[in-house]
Amino acid sequence: MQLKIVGSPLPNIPWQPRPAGNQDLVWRYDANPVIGRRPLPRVTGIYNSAVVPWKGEFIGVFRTEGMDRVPHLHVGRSPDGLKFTFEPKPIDFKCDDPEVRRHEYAYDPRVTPIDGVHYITWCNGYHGPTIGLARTTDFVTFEQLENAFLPYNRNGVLFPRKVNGKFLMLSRPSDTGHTPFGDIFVSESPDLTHWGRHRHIFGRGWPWFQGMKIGAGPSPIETSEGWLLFYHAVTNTCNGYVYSMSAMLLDLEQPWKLIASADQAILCPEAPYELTGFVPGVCFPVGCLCDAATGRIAIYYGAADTFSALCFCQAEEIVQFIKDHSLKR
Ligand code: BMA
Repeated sequence: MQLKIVGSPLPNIPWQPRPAGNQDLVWRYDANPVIGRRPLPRVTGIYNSAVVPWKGEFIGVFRTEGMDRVPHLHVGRSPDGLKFTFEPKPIDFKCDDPEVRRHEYAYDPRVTPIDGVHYITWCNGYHGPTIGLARTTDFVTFEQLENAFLPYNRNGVLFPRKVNGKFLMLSRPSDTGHTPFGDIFVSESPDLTHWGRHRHIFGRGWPWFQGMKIGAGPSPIETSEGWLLFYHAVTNTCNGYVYSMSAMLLDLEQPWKLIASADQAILCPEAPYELTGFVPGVCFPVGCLCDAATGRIAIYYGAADTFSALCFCQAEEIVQFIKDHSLKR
């Protein structure tokens, strides 16, 4: 297979080669976490956050959590994708409709460029969690659009281009709490306001690593073999939920059709910063960078609901692994 990523070269992608002797598909940045404890005054952690290339450097939308534990979204910038500075104030979304603008909480942002506009999707508090949506062209002014779905829903993730002339969004219908269930669906929209044609893509279940629920991670990556989607997979244990990362491949023109899904996780919580924090045992992928010239992928993931960490992989190896270890149910 000669896999191609559909996208631009990103020569300054943060990157480290796989360490000698390491046989893992996905390997961690050796100076993790990239964002440690107390990144801002009175902020206990920044995690589950999304980074994109921006004017030769990097920018992103970040989930902060203070001593009151209410999450908000902040803009952050980085020259190299490794060291970040953050706006001290949360994003002030602009919206003419006060009903849409009312703010309870905001978390787990994804950032997706489509036709030169950056769209932010996040878990937005509106009588319970649903999918908030906003757009920006400069990361200074953010225009908030209608919430995409009725509560309760989480992990709303846009595709980076229209498919058959329609915007597509993945989501995971949920409940108001820590949701002991969850499958990935896709919905389409002509205008980012009206969403319909909801299709089930893939469900929780066998094997045990994803027995409790699953949810889309970063925006799908377009490749010559299909959409490559990293996702979080949750298992239940006697000590609570454990979040790992796995990957699946979706049909390019009919993305509700699963081509193949890995039969195991490709990153499991085991590093100290994944096991020690506000919620131990969480690897939660949210943003990624890709270099179409080399097939390198750098994935930002929240660790233990406290830190932001980075891991690396090669697109072709991941796609080959999904095909070789395709789940049969
Ligand atoms: C999910 C979300 C994530 C969080 C995860 C683990 O339900 O709240 O933001 O990382 O739980 O606590």
